[in-house]
This record gives sequence, structure tokens and C-alpha cells, in this order.
Amino acid sequence: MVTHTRTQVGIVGAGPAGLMLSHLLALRGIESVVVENRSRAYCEARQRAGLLEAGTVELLRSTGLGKRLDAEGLEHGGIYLQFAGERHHLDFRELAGRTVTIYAQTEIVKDLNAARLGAGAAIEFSASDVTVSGIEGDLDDGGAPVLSYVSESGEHHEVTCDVIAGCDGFHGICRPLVRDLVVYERGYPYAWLAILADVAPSTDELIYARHPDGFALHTMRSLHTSRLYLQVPVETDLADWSDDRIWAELQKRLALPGWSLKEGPVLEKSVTPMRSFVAAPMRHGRLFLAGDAAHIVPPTGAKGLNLAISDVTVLADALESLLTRGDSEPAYAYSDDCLARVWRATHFSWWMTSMLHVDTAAGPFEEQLQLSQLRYVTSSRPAATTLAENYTGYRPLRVQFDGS
Ligand code: FAS
Ligand code: PHB
Repeated sequence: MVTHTRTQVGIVGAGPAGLMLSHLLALRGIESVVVENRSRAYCEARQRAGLLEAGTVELLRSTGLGKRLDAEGLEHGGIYLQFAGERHHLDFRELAGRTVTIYAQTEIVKDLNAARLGAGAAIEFSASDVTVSGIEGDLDDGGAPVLSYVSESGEHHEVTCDVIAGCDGFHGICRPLVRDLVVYERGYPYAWLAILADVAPSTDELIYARHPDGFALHTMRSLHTSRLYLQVPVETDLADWSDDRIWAELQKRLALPGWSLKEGPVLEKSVTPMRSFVAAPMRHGRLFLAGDAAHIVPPTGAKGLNLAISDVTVLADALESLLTRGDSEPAYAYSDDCLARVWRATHFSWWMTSMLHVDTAAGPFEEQLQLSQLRYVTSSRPAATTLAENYTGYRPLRVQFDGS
């Protein structure tokens, strides 16, 4: 037995992109159904991003999602760059007039789920056999794509939509449906080993350290929980890294006279490969891609989550024009509008990664280039401003709401 229903926007994926899109559409009076193949608990526990650009913070606040963010988020006025035994602070307020905020992706997903489910939204968790069909055709030709899935209770559903949003991440089903897709990709010869530790951070703001043995990052999730990353070889087996070995490597790479790194119980550890990946176009017929479904950046620039939010901010505006005013122009412009910002963030993430990571295949010439770049960024105001402008959010998001 198949249950047939209808909605305006079918959304595949209940990560930050899918949930935020559903929220922004609802604020515009547009109906959506979100279909997610994992459980709510799994999605809310998935450790990922932690740092929000100024524009993302403003958008969350202005769309009614700022309460816990304002109570628990940690506003940072800058970062530290560490290299050759020196640690330099970049003051973002002074350089770019903006700040960033530590507020974990897990918390944003929890806040979005609570807001959407509290508003009676249709979010199908633990769905299976998710498929999308009927996306071909012109936006003005009245097509009706279908989002099909089997619910957790085993019922087959077919949802007829006006459009579909592919917010299903890098390994999702939607990107392969885009015809004539062009993929731009670069791999990196290293990965990040991440730990979540039950210990207060040893720093007030993030430390990005370039050490001859590799990159290390000291970030955090709260005033009681630290998040730290180590550059490791791309084929690293997590089983080879005991907690003691991880802390010893972090101590070495972050060491600075007069400063000490506090250690504590490791709550979670993982290894994440690094890649730069951009797929274009981000629309095919009535299918729109957003977030990691369309692009991946190395996390050195803290852009992945912020880009996903930026995409769906543009998409919500475009779908409002299309579905409530019959104006298809913004929807046709969606891909190009997003890709301009995607490439800016892709370049910045590549630049931060190349400047701070040690490529064992590179030689002393590359090392001197990196050190020169780091010395320039920490001594020249224009150079530091470039980093601050990109890190805090190039061309901040357009804020659509007055907080109502
Ligand atoms: P997501 O991948 O978050 O969400 C996609 C959703 O679609 C998932 O819930 C998935 O279960 C679901 N889905 C997939 N296939 C489906 C199907 N067939 N049917 C239904 N649902 C389906 N970014 C940073 O800025 N800083 C970081 O430190 C950082 N660390 C990261 C670590 C890891 C291991 C990973 C993978 C990413 C990291 N990122 C980081 C980037 C990350 O935060 C993403 O940019 C962000 O999750 C993007 O959000 P979405 O586009 O919603 O994609
Ligand atoms: C994090 O807090 O997880 C984080 C912060 C900044 C980055 C990457 C990860 O560049």
C-alpha cells in the first residue's frame, strides 16, 4: 500500500542544510517535508563543525534560533596563529569589525529539530529506500517531482512536490541526479585526527599551529570541553593512536614557553579525510543541491557548516519568489549565486590548509614559503585583514528577518 501526499518542497537530508531550509521556508509560509535516513539521535550526536561566522549567528538569531546560542555560545574576537616557536593573535574585531562564535553543529541540529518538530513539521527520520524522480523540465513548465521513501514503520510514501532540495551531504543520492555535472576536486596527503576531551580549554581563543611534525588545532565546545585536531597521514588507522600518544603529539605541536596544555579524558575520537570538492551546477530541473551535497572544504577554514547555511538562505529566497510569486529568475540564478561564495570559501580553506599543514612530499622550499606567508599574515595589516575578512564570513549573509 502506498500513501500519496503533496507538498511544495521535498527535502532530502535532516542535517544543518535540510533543517535550516525547512525552517526558512516555514517562515515564508512554504510547506516542506524532510526525509532523513538516520535516526534523530544519530543526527544530533554526530560530532562535526564547531565555529560559526558572524552572518550565520545573525541569521540564527533573526529567525528565532538564538536562545541557546546566546546562552551557551562562546563569542571569539580572534584566533592565534603559532609557528616557529611564536604565537600571534589576530584581532578580528579590529581587523574586520566582526567576531565568530563557538557553538557546535550538534547543538544547531538539536535547536532546529526542536523548532521544526515543535511547529508540527513533517520530518521522517530513519527512512529507507529514499528516491527522487521527475525532476526534469523547466521551472516554468509546472513539473511535479516525486520524493519516495519507506518510513521507519515500513510504509511506502510518495510525496509529489513542486521542487526537491538535495541536502543529503557528500554521500547522498541527489548529486548523481544532476545531468552534465562538472566536478572540481583536490585531495590532500593528510587527514585530521579529532578528539573531544573532558577538560577545560587551555586557551581563550582557537590556536592554529604549524609545527615541523604537522598541524594542530586547539578549539573547544564549551568552557569545560575541549576539541583538538592533529594532522595525521591520510591512511591513518585510529587504532594506532592511543589517548596518551594523541596527547603527547598535541603537547609537542602546541608547546610554547610559559604556556601549558591541560589534558583530560578523551570522550570521542575520529579521523576525517581532507578534500576540496565543488560540483556544478547546483540545480538540475526542479532539483536544487545545497550544502555538502554540492561542495566539501577542508575544515581548516571552518567553512563547511557556514556554507551550507549560506546556500539555503539563498535557496529559501529563490523558492519564495518561485512558489509564491511565480518569479523563476532567482531560482535560475541560484547555482551561480551560491557558487560565487562557494569558490571564495573553497579558496580560503585551501589557502589556510596549504599554509598550516606539512606536506611530507614537499621540501624545504615549500616550508620557507609557508613560514614567509605566516610571518606576512601576522605582521602586515592588509594581509591579516584578508584572513580576518574571510574567516569571519566574506560578504556576510543577507539577514531577512527583523527577529519577529
Ligand atoms: P550533512 O552531511 O551534515 O547532512 C546530510 C544529511 O543527509 C545527513 O543527516 C545524512 O544522514 C542525510 N542523508 C544522506 N543520504 C541520505 C539519503 N539517501 N536519504 C535521506 N537522508 C540522507 N565543518 C566545519 O565547518 N568545521 C569542522 O570542523 C567540520 N568537521 C567535519 C567532520 C566530519 C567527519 C565531516 C563529515 C564534516 C565536517 N565538517 C566540518 C563539515 C560539516 O560540518 C558539513 O559542512 C555540514 O555537516 C554540512 O551540512 P549538510 O550539507 O546539511 O550535510
Ligand atoms: C571546531 O571547533 O570543530 C573547528 C573550529 C575551527 C576549524 C575547524 C574545526 O577550522
